[in-house]
Amino acid sequence: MLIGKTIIRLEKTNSTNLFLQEAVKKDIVKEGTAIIAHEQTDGRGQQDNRWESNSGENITLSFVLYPEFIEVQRQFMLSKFVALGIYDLLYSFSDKVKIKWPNDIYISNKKIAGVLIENSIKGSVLSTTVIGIGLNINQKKFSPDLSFATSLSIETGKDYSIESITEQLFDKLNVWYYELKDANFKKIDESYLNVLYQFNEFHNYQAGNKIFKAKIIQIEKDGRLCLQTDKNKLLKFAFKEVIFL
Ligand code: BT5
Repeated sequence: MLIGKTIIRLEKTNSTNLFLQEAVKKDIVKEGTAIIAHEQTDGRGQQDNRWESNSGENITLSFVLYPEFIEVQRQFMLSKFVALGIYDLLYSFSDKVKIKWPNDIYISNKKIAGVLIENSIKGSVLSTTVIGIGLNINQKKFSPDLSFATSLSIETGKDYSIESITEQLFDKLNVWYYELKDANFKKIDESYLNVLYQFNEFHNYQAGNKIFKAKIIQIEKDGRLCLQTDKNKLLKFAFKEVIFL
């Protein structure tokens, strides 16, 4: 077991990703070390997005890896292994769970978890990655602008021990990280596509001011989403270039 072998628990911090980034810059932090916060005052999403989480009700954690065996072009493999770990955990509670490209987790069309991955590169390989996970567990109400958010408690009508779910999460993450270390790319790729939200189904998407009907047919090695339109055109999008309508 690597991920979560060493755990640092904080009552309150700005963001577990920021905290861990700082620690990694200053000291030697053992690979797999996880920071778990009871409360974040400045929870982050991609770019300027925020992550909201009531104090003590959910999982907000980050861990560090030094995956020098991963080439820069393959960095999307990190998103895949993390998403699959969270997926496996949640599947034991609900069969309505899906991975939404690139690395959100949905249950019944609502977002239950988000992942923030921040990589440093050394030459052609990754040197450090700080991976943050926000997973909604016991929170029952979200602010009105998060009407698309859900939690394990909302979905199942029960409350959970955050500690025990966190342990189970580490177990699943370790399983998939070892698949990645063993270079089982095919297994990871297939498992990811197999549980991908809207895979192989026609839905509406928006790119720029164009709205079109298309289906997801593949994910490129570099993580781009491949869509085939109903007019049989092949389109590829990087993150934030396309909106799921
Ligand atoms: C993410 O970004 O989904 C990554 C979230 C990662 C959060 C963790 S918590 C531990 C670690 N420390 C941090 O500071 N961050 C990580 P993105 O794909 O950009 O989505 C962010 C968007 O999700 C926001 O703009 C909201 O619309 C929505 N959102 C915010 N809080 C949410 C929540 N609790 N549940 C569902 N959606 C939420």
